[in-house]
Amino acid sequence: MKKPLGHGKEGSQKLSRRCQLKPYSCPLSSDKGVEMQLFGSYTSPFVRHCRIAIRQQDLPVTFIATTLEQAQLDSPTMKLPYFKDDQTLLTDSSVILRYLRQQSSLPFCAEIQDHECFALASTLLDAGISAVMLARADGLTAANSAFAAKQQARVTQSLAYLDQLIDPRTWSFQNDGHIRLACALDWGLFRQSFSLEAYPQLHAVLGQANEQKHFVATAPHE
Ligand SMILES: N[C@@H](CCC(=O)N[C@@H](CS)C(=O)NCC(=O)O)C(=O)O
Repeated sequence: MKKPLGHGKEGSQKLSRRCQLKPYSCPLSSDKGVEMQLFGSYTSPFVRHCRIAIRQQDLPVTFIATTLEQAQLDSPTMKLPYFKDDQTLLTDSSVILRYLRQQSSLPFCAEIQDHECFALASTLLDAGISAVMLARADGLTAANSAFAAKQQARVTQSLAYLDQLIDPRTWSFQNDGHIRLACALDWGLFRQSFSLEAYPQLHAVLGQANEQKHFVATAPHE
């Protein structure tokens, strides 16, 4: 019972029905037997990582294209992605990934080094996204905001550190830390949040990721 990725009208109809369901810990009590659903955007690197896992494992998960406005109504964190499976609501990509990997008895970040890479890349993303949002929503940049400047510094330092840490020869599309890193790097280029010119190892990592069909198929777009 394989469901294709990609979703349109049907998804938004289901979504508005579920928006009224409370509490969040039991969002689907009247809806037994519903398929697994991933709610996200085509631009989010966190969502992309989940979409890659779904494709890698050929899982029957329906992707429901969701706006941040909708996420504010439907998830307590007001963020994308979130995920539903019968009685279960998951609100963070790391937990969603663990759940997805579990479906195929696969580990999620089993090695400490891979988990560290996952965490570093996620922090890089959080800082990069914060910097973009501060500039876009509030006109705050490193020039007029100490907090924005700190996010920029965090991005730069994380990139420099990861460039030293990661050996592209050992990069693998089977490791969630490595996948997260590739999603983060590609997001940075997509949003022009940073460049990889000064980071040859990271540039090589992204080159390798772009040889993977599931990475290419999930490239960010509006
Ligand atoms: N830790 C979360 C981060 C998710 C996240 O930051 N998503 C962004 C989209 S890329 C978002 O929803 N931002 C909206 C906001 O922060 O208001 C995860 O891994 O799922």
